[in-house]
Amino acid sequence: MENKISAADLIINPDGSIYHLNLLPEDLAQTVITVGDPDRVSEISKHFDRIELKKGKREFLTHTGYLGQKRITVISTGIGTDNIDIVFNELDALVNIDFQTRTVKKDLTSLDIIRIGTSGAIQSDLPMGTILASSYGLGMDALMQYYIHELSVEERPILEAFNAHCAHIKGIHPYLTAADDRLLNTIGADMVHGITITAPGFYAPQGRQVRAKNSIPNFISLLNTFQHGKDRITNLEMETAGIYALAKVLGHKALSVNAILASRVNFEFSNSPDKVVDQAIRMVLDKLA
Ligand code: R1P
Repeated sequence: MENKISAADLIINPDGSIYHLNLLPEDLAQTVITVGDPDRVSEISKHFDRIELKKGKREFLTHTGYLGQKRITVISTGIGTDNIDIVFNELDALVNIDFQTRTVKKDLTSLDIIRIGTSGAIQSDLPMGTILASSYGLGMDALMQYYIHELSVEERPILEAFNAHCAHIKGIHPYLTAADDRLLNTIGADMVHGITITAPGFYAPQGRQVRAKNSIPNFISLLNTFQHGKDRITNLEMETAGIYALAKVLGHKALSVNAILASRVNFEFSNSPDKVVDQAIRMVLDKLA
């Protein structure tokens, strides 16, 4: 058969489920919420009117159910864009590859994918408890060096300006992708918007200094002084840029919603992180219902 995807390129388990996520094609809804922490999956599905499925493997826990008439899948990705690579390719395969023939389907499905995650602010006017929708994901990790990923006319000048701003840092190859407009202006309508930096780590890659010495001095001030028109960098986390870029490459729509739990410039951490995350969850589910 033409263009058959090999058993090594796309691994399907003996029961017909996709390799890491352990899901069958029919287990997945067209609206998908991703979270980092597997414990957050039930914090979301507890709001559902009915849960039809609970499955998991490794850090990838999935609940699919209904909020009113709307079928929604919640899945945990674990931490980082290396996991986003796995989750996004496997979510896409579940809807766009025929597992019997191992070929790409003729009619492709575009998923709506919403991340509900936690994040740290790097602008002093963003208080703890802010719920922020990422207008762009700016990746400092290496994921998109392995994919063909083209910039839009709107994205290119922002990335070029950022590269010029960071020209003295050697060896990084940032990438930038916009949020899906429809999701940003519906689900993200009542949220603060800003550019989200996705870091390939939690400590030095986010400017934290504990014991190991950082190679980039004043990293946070470098990031929070970047300005392009009205766009500025507002927050740091570890998945958004990979989510936006892979969603675009694969033809899905994505929005990242960030519960701001820490301020890296005011040196604070929220004293009610669970409440802030719950507010982000409620804001997203209200719009989806
Ligand atoms: C780091 O503690 C983790 O928290 C943030 C980061 O992106 C990273 O995954 O998001 P989640 O709370 O969604 O995992």
